[in-house]
Formats: sequence, C-alpha cells, structure tokens
Amino acid sequence: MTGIEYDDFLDLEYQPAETELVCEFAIEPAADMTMEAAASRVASESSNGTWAALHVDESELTDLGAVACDIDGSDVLVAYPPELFEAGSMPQILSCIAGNILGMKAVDSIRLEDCRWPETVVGGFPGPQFGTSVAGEKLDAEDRPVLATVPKPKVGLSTDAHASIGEAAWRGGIDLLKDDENLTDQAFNPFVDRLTESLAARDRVQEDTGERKDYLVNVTAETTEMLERIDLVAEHGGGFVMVDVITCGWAAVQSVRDRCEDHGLAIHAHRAMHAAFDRLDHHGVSMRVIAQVARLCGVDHIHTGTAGLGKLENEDTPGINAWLTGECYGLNPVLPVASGGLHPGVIDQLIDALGTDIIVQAGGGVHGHPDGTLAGAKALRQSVEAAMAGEALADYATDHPELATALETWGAE
Ligand code: CAP
Ligand code: MG
Repeated sequence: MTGIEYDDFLDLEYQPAETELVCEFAIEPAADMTMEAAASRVASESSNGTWAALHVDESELTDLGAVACDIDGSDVLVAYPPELFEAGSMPQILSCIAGNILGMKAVDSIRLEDCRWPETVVGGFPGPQFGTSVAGEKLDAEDRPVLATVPKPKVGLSTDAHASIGEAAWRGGIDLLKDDENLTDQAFNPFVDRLTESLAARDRVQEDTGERKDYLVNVTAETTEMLERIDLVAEHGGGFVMVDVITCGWAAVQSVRDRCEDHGLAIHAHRAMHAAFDRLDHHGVSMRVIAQVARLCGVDHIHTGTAGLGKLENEDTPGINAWLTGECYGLNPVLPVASGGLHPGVIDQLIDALGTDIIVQAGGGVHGHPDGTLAGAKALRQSVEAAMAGEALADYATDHPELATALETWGAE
C-alpha cells in the first residue's frame, strides 16, 4: 500500500520532463498555510489527490500525480504527467489545471499565468486551419494589417441598415465586416436574412473594387444550432464565421473547428467574458493562457487587445501576440485582433506596438466619423497606408480629407 498525501505532490528538486505540461501559477497562500503547503495542495487537487490521505494498492494505480517543482516568491511551477490528460479534450485539461484549485481554501488567490505545452498534449489538437494566412489566402491584405469593422449600434439595426453599413465600409476600404458579440439571431435582424443580404452586398463591392472582401458572421448559439449556421454560411458563399468562444465554451469551439474544416471556413474568435477570468491580476486565468487554449482548439483569429491604446483594459498584448504567432510544434499561427476604442489617430502607434500581422478592428472609430461610414472606412484605410509608408498621419492627412476629419475629431495621440 502506498499513501497519497499532500506532501507527495511537492518536490523542489524535481526537473520536469519535456513530455510534461508545466503550468505557472501565481499563488497567495491562505493565512494559516506556508507556500509549500499551498503549492502541494494545488498540485494534488489538480491531478489525482484530495484532502484526505488515501491508501491505494500500487498495483491498481497509474501514478498521475502532478509535482509542485519550483517556488519563486509567489510563482509556483507544477508539472503534470501527459497520461493525466485525455488526448484532444480541452474541457478535460482545463478541469485539471484550471478547475477546483481556483476555489481552494488553501489559497487566498491563485492565477494560472502561463503553460508550457508539450508536444504530447499539443499533438491531440488541430490548431488553426488558416491563421495568419487568411490575409493573403482569403483577402488581399498580405502586406498590411487586415481591416475589420463592426456596425454600431451593436444591436438594433435592421437587416437592411446593417447590410448597407457593411457595404459602405467595404467600399471605403475595409476587408472584413464583423457582427457584434451580442448580435446573433434576433427578431430585428434574423441570422439568415443578415447573412444573405450582407453577402450579396459583399459580392457587389468585390465586383466593383476588385478587392476580396468577407463577412465575420456571428454564428454563436447552442452547439447543434451553431453547426447548422456554419453550414448555412458555407452554402451562401461566406469564407469566415465569428464565435464568442468563452461564452460558447471550448467543447463547442472544438466542434466548430471540425465543421469549419469540412467547409474551408476560417474562425474569428471574439472573447466576450474573458475578463471574468483574466481581469484580476492575482486570481483566475490569464489572457495568455486563454489565447493558448484558443490556438490549440484551432481558431484562426482572436482578440488580444490594443496594447493599451483603446478603451478596454489589456494584458500584455505584444507578449500574447508573440505566443500566438510563434512556433508551437507546427501548429499554424493565429492572427491577433486589436479592437476596442480604436480610431485612425492611433494606428501608427498600434502598428509600432504590434507590427503588421494583425487585424485592426474599429467600430465607433469608423461609423462615428462625422461624414459617415464610407468616410470613416476611408480614413482608417488611409491611416494604415500612412503608417505602412512611414509617413506621419498629420502629413498624410493634408491630401486625404477623410483622415484629416478623423484626426480633427478624435486627435492623433
Ligand atoms: C469594439 C467591440 C469589441 C471589443 C471587444 C465593442 O467596438 O465591438 O467587442 O473590441 O473587446 O463592442 O466594444 P469599438 P476586445 O471599435 O466601437 O470599440 O477586443 O478587447 O476583446
Ligand atoms: Mg463588440
């Protein structure tokens, strides 16, 4: 008989094997607990231990215990044996490494900051089908940021109004029309009508401008319904779908990834509700880990913030983007999306901070232009042209009136 006790899960001499999933946690132990005691409880509860010492016949047990193997201030590394995980099941992995431990009394707070994903685990997942290559494969934006816009107000526009705003935006130089996160299939703008009218508008603009355009239509729904909506997008000639990945859940995202591969559709991941996990800097799950999970599950784009230039709180956008586009056992890189309070006056700084392999998404910063959506779209495209040419926005604006008006309205920071 062997004992499984909390102490069995702490070994500060232990060197994790390449095959193990190593998680970095920031931990604040409970008042009556040492860091060692808290760390061993985290390793235990997230693998095969519990609060009571167990007495198990070794011959009947696969040893799946995790090891808390390094403590540095509040940073704790925990190594997980790959056999603990079901291949290709993101819910199962998260139930281990971001499950019960987030609510344990042994810690005052705990945040999953980062993961080192081994090939043994990554190999169970497909990764993105297109990722960064959408810019050249599906659009004509290979040498510059992809431009997207979301009509505002985010809900309430009729189908006709929504499609005609999209048409103006595409004509002004936007590549992707995007639905907002809470626009799905409501009575004021039903899904199928919006899909068909918007794609008809897209086709007209493509014909007139000779530039490929597409539509990030929000298919978010209960999973079976969502898969049917994906089929409809393919049937009507769309090239992309948008999914609210956090509110849908990762199991649904995995199903979406499969179905999108059947049709050659790319997946735009919106992250509404991510802040419930990542906004507190001492508790929850970091956006870095959420982005990693999204890449493994196979989204092609994901929102990662604006490096502090927009309206929302952001966590280390450059670092997250570097992970999404860096090497990961051959998985395709994900195209990061900068969005939230962006307008033409900040595009030069945004490109300085994040480079050109991004989607720039602006809602208010296009449709709030005093001369309307067409002018707003032109202004955004002009700001990108200026930044790509290394010209100051104010200089470029002297013979680009739409940009000039945008800079007067919102300033050039
Ligand atoms: C942007 C947006 C996006 C946010 C989400 C909005 O609109 O459509 O949902 O970007 O945040 O409704 O706020 P604006 P994030 O361009 O008008 O701000 O990208 O950080 O996930
Ligand atoms: Mg939105």
